[in-house]
Amino acid sequence: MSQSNLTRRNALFAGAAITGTAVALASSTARAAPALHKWEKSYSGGPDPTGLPPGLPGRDYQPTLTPGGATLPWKIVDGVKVYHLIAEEVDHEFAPGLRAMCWGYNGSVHGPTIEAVEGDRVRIYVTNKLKAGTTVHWHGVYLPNGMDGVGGLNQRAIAPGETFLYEWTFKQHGTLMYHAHHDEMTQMAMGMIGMIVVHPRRPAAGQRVDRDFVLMLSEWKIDPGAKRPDPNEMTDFNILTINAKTYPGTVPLVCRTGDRVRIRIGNLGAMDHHPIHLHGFYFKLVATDGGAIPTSAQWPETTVLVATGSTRDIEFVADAPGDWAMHCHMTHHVMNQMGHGLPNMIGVATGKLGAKGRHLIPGYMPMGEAGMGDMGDMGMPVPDNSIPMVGSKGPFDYITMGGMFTIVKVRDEDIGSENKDPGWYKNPPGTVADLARKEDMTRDGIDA
Ligand SMILES: [Cu+2]
Repeated sequence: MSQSNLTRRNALFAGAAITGTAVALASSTARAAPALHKWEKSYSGGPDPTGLPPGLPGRDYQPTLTPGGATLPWKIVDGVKVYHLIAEEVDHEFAPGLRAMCWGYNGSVHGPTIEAVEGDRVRIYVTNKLKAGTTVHWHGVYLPNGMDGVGGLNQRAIAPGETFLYEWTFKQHGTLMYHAHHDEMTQMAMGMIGMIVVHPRRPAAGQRVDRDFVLMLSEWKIDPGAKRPDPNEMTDFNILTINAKTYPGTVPLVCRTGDRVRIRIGNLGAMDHHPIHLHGFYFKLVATDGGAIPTSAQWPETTVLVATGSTRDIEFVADAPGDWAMHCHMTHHVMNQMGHGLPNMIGVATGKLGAKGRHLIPGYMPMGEAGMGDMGDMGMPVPDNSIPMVGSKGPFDYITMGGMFTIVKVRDEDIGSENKDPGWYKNPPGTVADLARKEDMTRDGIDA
């Protein structure tokens, strides 16, 4: 093994010694080769290092929250963290009124979040209870090539009924993902994806947060009334999800005023990138699936583009109480099934169209002359196993959003650590937009 390999590998675990090591490395190799750029130190190679003692929740890290999802349990055997993923069919609810037979892991769609600590030795058993072969790829993880999980390239597929073992030591921390890498188009579209969070071994003060949320974005085609997702769809996805839930089925992110909040967002949807917008705050983009962004290179944003096949970590201080929307800013991604393929009726004078249409189609009613905002609230019957195109009842009115939409709920009072929904925010008197008073309009010369 070359000296540079040894040095790189040691540097990963040396913590405070990294700077000194880098200097020594640069001076010892200066004559033999061009000086190393800093990016070369991010190289993941070298043999799998010996694991460190398993990192423990509470002592070594604060566990993450996966709203609407779960975290994969593990146990310690001889100093190694042991996990068991079971690939299987799952009857999954996307929102009240919409279920489908999907494929997931351990009874969950998507798979539960895998949580570990940098330096942990992990053994992950994967049992295949599907009728098709499968593999698991560990997206962004530095590991031996034969553990990378690309079917045919790195291993043979796990046949139905078989259990495979993946094993490595985490040499990095960050937000990563896992997904099937055999017949990807089918298996990922059926739900076989999940998040991985690796905590730093000794987090610096600046790496600690009070709430650490994990969100996976995805997209589906489920025809109204259909029992299964359609993995052959390429463009017209009609169910957009956060942790496999579509609004109003998404679970809010609950914070206390003043909390330092991290939201880790991954996207393993088939085709689309999602600009995720947070109301009420600016945040900083602090990490990608390639690692942490140096503080000097972070910049403030209110919308972060999460491309498919990538993760983005954002952080902010939740210093303003309220119910703050967080959603994809592509407007067709905050609609549900029924919004797709409708004729454009905006501005059409429908007149007697309804009565005439009913001669041809029983029950026909022209809709959408003034947009789609009223559609969810009309109480109209929808086809079996489908949900209205938008929304649910809010504290003031009908919320005309669906799909990839959730709410960050920030409260002054103690709301615990379990991410329990505290209900709607009670705005202080005089701080809610409402009908303008006549005296205000007169004073300001508003004639309406
Ligand atoms: Cu989107």
